Amino acid sequence: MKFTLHDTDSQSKARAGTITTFHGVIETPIFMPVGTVASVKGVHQRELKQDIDPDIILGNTYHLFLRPKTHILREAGGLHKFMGWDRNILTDSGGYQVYSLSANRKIKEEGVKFKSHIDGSMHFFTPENVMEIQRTIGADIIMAFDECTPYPCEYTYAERSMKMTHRWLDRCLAHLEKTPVEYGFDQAFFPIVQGSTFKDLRKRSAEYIANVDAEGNAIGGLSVGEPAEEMYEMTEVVCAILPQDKPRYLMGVGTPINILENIALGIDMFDCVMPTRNARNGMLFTAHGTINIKNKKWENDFSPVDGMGITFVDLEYSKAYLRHLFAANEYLGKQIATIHNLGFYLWLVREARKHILKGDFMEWKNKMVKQMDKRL
Ligand code: PRF
Repeated sequence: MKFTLHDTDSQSKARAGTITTFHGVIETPIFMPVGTVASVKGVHQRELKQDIDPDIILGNTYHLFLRPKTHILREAGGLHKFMGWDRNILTDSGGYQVYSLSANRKIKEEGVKFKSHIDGSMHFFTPENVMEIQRTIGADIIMAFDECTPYPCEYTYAERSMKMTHRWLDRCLAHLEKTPVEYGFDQAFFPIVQGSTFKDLRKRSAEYIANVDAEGNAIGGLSVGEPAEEMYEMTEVVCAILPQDKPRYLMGVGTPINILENIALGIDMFDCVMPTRNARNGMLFTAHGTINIKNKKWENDFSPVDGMGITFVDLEYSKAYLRHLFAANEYLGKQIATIHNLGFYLWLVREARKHILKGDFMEWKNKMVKQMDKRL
């Protein structure tokens, strides 16, 4: 993996770069649509490519390990072949899903014992087997096994957890060296900064992670219920320490406003279920605010879904039609809303990149933040 920094904004910490891997070029800042179980929910791979056009999507180790299971992915020749996606993929390690999804999880120094949310079967994740599973899934970027602390979190717990995440990181690194790639292309490995909402812990964690000198670095443990201002403070502290010449990935963030604010603080990569999940509930993100398409006020509004026309669905269908599809509980409603939201998120990060390169990012960002902070 190669990261090239093209431009840094003069009035903020925003950056425009490119990541190059075996599966192609990723222009940053980037938003990665979430494809948890080898599917970006509601979007066909061809639509994803042609209409939304992300350079990279995300998969989840936790889900893929439970279903279809690792051996099926190996037989398929890896996740790219299994799902028919020839661009980049990043897999999260399960260090978050285990805590948020599984029942009866038990975290110990050795690893995490957990119960499947699908069939109740018991499993054990360790830094070692999670590296092996990610080798077999075969994404282009793989993540360290970490513990994501809840919010709020006691200082003593956050410190203990952070130290364990660091020890787990050392185990991930040692095991990766002994575990060859399976499909003939390199996998970049990103460690994860933790430390809850404590500045001194975040600093210590960022120093530890920077010292590893990995190909890219991630920030976890944020967007777990803390006020946005606290998230921004943590991002700022951590970005001041993480190396300039490596991509920075803020995990599980966030709203369009969160994304722009964190780009201004020096983040290059994002992922979040928000555009896809909220679409399925009838919530649309636009440059002028959010829309709840289920609202009765759209019943006879025959204007386009979004006059900006970023994706074809925006101009092809009316708000009244989309509202009707949701009222009738038609699959198509969720599909159209998902294409719209993902198209909007990808447009937003591409515009951010353009404005960083042009030199007027902060002016544009401040205008957009004001504009998007509305309910239509
Ligand atoms: N760790 C991992 N994945 C994550 C997170 C984390 O802390 C978050 C936190 N928002 C989202 N996804 N491994």
